[in-house]
Amino acid sequence: MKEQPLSTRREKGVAVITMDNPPVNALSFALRERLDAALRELAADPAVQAIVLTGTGRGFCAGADITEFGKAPRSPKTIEIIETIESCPKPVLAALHGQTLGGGLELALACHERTAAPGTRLALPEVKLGLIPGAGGTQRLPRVIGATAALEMIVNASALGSAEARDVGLVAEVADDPVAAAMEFARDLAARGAELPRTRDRTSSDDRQAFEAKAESLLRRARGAEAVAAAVEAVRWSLELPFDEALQREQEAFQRLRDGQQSKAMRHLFFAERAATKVPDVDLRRAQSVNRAAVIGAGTMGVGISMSFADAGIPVTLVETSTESLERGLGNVRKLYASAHSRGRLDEADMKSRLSLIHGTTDLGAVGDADLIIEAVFEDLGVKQGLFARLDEIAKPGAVLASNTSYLNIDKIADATTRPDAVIGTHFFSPAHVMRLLEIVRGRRTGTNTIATVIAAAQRLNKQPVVVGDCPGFVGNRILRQRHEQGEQLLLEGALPEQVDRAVMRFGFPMGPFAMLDMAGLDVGYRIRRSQGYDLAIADAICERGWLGQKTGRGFYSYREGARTPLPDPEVEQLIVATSKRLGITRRSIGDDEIVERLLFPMANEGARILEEGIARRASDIDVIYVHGYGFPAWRGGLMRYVDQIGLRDVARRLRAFAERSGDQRLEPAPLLARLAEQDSSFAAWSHAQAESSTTDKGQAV
Ligand code: T1G
Repeated sequence: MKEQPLSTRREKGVAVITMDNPPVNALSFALRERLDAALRELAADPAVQAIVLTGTGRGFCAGADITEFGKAPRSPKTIEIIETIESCPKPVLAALHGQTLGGGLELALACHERTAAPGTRLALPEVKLGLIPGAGGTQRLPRVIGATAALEMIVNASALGSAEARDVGLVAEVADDPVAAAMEFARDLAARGAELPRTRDRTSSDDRQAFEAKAESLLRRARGAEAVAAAVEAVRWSLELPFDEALQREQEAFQRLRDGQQSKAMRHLFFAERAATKVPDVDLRRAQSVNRAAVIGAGTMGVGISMSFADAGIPVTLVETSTESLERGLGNVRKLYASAHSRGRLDEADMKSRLSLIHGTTDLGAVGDADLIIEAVFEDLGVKQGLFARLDEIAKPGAVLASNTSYLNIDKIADATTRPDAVIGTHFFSPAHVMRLLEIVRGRRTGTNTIATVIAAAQRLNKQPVVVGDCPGFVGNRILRQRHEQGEQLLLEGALPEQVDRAVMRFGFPMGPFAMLDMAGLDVGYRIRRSQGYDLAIADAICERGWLGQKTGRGFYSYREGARTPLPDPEVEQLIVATSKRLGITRRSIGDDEIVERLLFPMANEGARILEEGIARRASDIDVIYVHGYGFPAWRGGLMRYVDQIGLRDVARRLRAFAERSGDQRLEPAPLLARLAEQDSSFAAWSHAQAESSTTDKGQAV
């Protein structure tokens, strides 16, 4: 914290207040205190005609200080500072740049006008923390851009750029020097002496039908997130209630959410995402810049990975073995960008510029100038070793050689090269240009600079990096195997795919496990089970009928021609019942609660083994992996936080009961989980203790 997180200067009758509270000008108590005092002092100073509020550093202001939420709120609160601005008899303008978020944008909305530098990003992202804007944003934003647009922006936590903000009237002017523009604007306002334009005096008017239709569609996708429902209700108040009454209700709703479990879980996730990029022996300042990338393999993953680089403005060479497979891959790139364009996600110029960054070739030598080379070829160790041996000869010194393998051993791939320190795993999730998770797999000899380079590259690609150790399935897929096995067990014992999926979706996942398997293709898992030497009677039987999921129109479910809606399949039910009978299992009715426990507790149990083996550094890394890679509902904080909240004693007791009933000893609580249950402790406490004493020589794989 800086001694002076704020400064003021005066120029020809206009005072400029500059917030300076690195790294993001969060509205900490110290900053709020000084900001309120400065506003009061300048409002009372006869030599000051107008005030401009701005911020220095990366952005104007990233909103409330999230680290203060767990503590008793201290005045002046942001809403009180806003009151000081609105009651000021002089013009107060905001000069914006960079990240202008949450309470930062709410401060700006209370000002009489706003200017912005190019590249400013304005958003009210509170729902990502399980909150709603708590300083008038749900009432002022609709008064500026309309209730429906405001609702969409708040619920989707979407950002407006400078030009868009000007077009919708959120800023008056986009200027390279927004402070100078604001000062001029302020002088004009002061000189006119007219009544100051207060946002609260405007009306939030909108086509009510359009608003309710938007509200309904946003609520449908909420899947249990309380903040979404609260945001819809709050913005609706802007259409129905007097300003002050609506403000009071917004404050009550904000406080209820702030003190509720969902927001605590999402704030846990916010800090977990940032902790995941921190590896004690890796110094991010030693990251090499990735100015050119290369991707080998233009299949689904290679195409998605290439697009991720192009989306980040990084030129990428996409290599295939034949012209036709290359053309097929480039065709898919064009199709995906055209679809984003037709959905309005991308304008024509942007689409063309991203396409121009992807250069296709069948010449492997073309990767010689790449800083980061990622292979996404067939999942066969021999194939990958052969390719890495060739890359070792072609790649320039210092290039990073990465494999997108989803479960093969990185060390064995590195053995094929003379530069094992440059070899690393970069496990993207399909579709790779959409899914944010990136498991960065550290081999035993992977260099720390290589890891730093890939973490930094992941951040440039707007991915969520998590550094994990090397084992079959790494972290996410190794845990997922538990869900596959327990899902199969539930079918054998009496459940059906549609019941399991319904229970899991009611828990908050966007899709159930069996529909997910049908979408990914059942042959993927079939091949992995064969290579890892285990079987799943029902899944194997379905596969062996050639029913591979959506791509064949049939899997655990059946699908109408060209449709993706899973339909219960009577023949699958017959196959399940017959398999239970063949295995001598008497089917029974199984409740939704048991279904969820039978899937999630063994997964968390595997997470405990992963922590104990040092494959994941902290429990919250597993939370980040499951939220960003597997659809675990963010408002529950993640897999390990979820079982911490239930209490490990109860979880251990249930696991013992599952093990006893099924005879499957692997369901017995893992040693770490049993120990923590015994101590009435938690994975979070264990991770904290580990971090306190952590040295890299503790056999940590990451
Ligand atoms: N409070 C406290 N610390 C914050 C913070 C915040 N709002 N935002 C970031 N940090 C820390 C972060 O933990 C990290 O710390 C460092 O700053 C750099 O962040 C009243 C109630 C602004 C887009 O939700 O989205 O206002 O790890 O690594 O990638 O209605 O930070 O270095 O120790 O993310 O460049 C609403 C949250 C709050 C914005 C920058 N605001 N922050 O991203 O850096 S609620 C938000 C972000 C609110 C009002 C309500 C991002 C960023 P460390 P970083 P970045």
